[in-house]
Amino acid sequence: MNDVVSYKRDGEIGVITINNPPVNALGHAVRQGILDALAQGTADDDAKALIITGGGRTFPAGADIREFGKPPQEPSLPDVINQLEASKKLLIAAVHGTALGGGMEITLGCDYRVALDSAKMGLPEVHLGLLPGAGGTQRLPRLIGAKAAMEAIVAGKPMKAAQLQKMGVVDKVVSGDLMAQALDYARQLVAKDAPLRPVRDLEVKAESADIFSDFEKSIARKSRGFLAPFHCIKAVQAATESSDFEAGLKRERELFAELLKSPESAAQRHVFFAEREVAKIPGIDKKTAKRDIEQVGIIGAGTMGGGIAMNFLSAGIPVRVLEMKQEALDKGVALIRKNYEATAKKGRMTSDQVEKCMALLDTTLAYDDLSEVDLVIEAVFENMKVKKEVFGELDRVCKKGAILATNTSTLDVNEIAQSTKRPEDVIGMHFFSPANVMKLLENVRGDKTSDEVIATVMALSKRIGKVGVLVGVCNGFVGNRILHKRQHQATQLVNEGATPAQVDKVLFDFGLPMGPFAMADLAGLDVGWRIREGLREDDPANAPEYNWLDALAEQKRWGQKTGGGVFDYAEGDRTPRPSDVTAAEIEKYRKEKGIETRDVSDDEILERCLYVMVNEGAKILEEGIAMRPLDVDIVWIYGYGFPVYRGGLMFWADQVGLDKIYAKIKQFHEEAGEDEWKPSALLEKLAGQGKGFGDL
Ligand code: T1G
Repeated sequence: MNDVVSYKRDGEIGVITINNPPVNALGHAVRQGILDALAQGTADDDAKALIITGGGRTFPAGADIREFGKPPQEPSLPDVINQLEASKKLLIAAVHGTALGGGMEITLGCDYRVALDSAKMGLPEVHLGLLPGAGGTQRLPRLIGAKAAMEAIVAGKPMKAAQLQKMGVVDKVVSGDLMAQALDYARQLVAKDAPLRPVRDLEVKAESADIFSDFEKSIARKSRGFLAPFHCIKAVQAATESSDFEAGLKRERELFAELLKSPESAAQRHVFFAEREVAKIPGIDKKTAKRDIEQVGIIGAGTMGGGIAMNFLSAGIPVRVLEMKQEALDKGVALIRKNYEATAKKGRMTSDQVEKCMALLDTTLAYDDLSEVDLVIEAVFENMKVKKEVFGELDRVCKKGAILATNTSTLDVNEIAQSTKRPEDVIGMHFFSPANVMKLLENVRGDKTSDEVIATVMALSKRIGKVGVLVGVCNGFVGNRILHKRQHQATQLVNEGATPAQVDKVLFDFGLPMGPFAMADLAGLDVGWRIREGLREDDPANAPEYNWLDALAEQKRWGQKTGGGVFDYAEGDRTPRPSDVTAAEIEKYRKEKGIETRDVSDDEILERCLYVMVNEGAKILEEGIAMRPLDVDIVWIYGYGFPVYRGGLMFWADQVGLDKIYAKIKQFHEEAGEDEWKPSALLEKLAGQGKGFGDL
């Protein structure tokens, strides 16, 4: 045994306890410790049965993910579980917290399972691009049937104790003191000479021959580009094809090994750690004091303001919304209620929960009513003059220590902060539309924003269910700044001869939820057009040139909301269809510009759209707008649907190879001469050293 696994006997019951905080991950020392403790319990003649449990906050939450990619160390987890299952003494798993992955697989190697009512168990390996590799794909079907096991493993979601009891996985659900009741239960089993129940001895048959192919078809769209879901199905199918358990374990191990070395799993394991790492701010100790946020003020009850408010209401935080007119307030409140009721209709919340959220919502027409809020977020019109007026009022009415946040997506947070007497309390909180749905929250640190405000807002991000990423001040911060470069390349490619549909297909096939033009139609062509028109009025010399997208916007072809934009949309159908009007405008533009069109290859489309993003990401890192490559990865995964099985923009670039990307960027720069193709110095350096962003 060792200090991460202990054995002690309580009366006639031996207890094996795993103590490897924070989540009792099943690293090498734990696996060895379990076997040592099992040997001790087996040799202990006074122990009539054995309990295995987790110390601290949870039963083991799985294999130690950090060990993957390193040389495997015996004993392997499958071997540990096989030895638990072969024990001649009754083995009872006592579960609390979240028994996930290998943790749940350990329980399946036991004869009985007792769980605390608040406990959850699940096999989430699929989200790491893996499959349950310690017998889970062979034992779970034997307990709950092939179809249910396949669905549970591909969903990869934790399941509640009561649900697991109904499914036949958990034998007893207890509340209160788990250990006392697990000991009791073990004694009862001993007293009635309960039999050993190795799960491997149970039979499993597929409910029908088609369940596997039918299920594959049903997940095809959602699992597009992923590898693991389909390997999970194959592993469960193997369990039904032979009663030889060892043969099934062998097939499981083969499929697991294929996944473990796949780029998809490396990417998904990177994302697992990256989405936790983003919450850690270098230079700001996690013990930095955080302010209490008990009441929030929102300025603006429009789509954004209402969506932002919902995040806090759903987290149980009272919100006071301010508008200039009662009618706007009424409209905003009605929209919030409508959104909640739509969620309730989908069964994702109860009507009581809707009323609870709505009861936390308050409205006002007077700034003075915001004097007691702890945080104010403004979501007013994207105009610096308007924002400064709002912040001037907030500076006047808000209490000392209140955090003043702007939801701006393009304006200079420093300039806004300077319009107050408390720049250290000003921060950007850039929500993505729809604000109550999108997980990404770019928290924008101004030059004077205090560490305490940053720490408070980063912790608050998690509390309201967002993935908060701390970014610096520049136009578009991280996400939109990269997006604008891609949109520009996409438009250039069409000017040169590609079609919008071709560009969109290349990026959709890469794994993005939609292509650049379908995305523009979703956001609304009028949004960009108004900004460009504003620039053409204010600063004609430097404004972006007029192009076919402007021509479409002028005809009120604003996208999905007007039934047509770059693409046409049939009534009630969001499927983008190529439009003759757009083709004519593109043709007209090319003629005016004297452009000699050419065939543009899919490869060129992919390289130009994605490499310009990588180059901009590198410049963002150079300028310190993003702190680490993983911050850029997380922004694009959670803000724009960058495929998680590619790990994020910078992780993917490393997998392609920076030398290859740099060479192409240099070529594009020579050909186009455009500033955005000027290679990033950081990229040039890393490529020259044969390194990747991951080496930073
Ligand atoms: N391995 C290594 N580190 C882990 C870990 C794991 N399995 N789980 C969590 N951590 C770290 C995490 O990085 C963070 O570290 C800290 O623990 C707290 O985590 C053979 C192959 C259990 C629900 O996928 O879902 O078993 O940032 O911030 O919000 O079939 O952690 O503090 O340095 O997430 O309370 C399968 C993954 C593995 C479960 C707790 N298991 N973990 O959530 O805390 S593969 C999983 C979680 C496997 C076998 C297969 C969550 C949690 P740091 P946290 P939390």
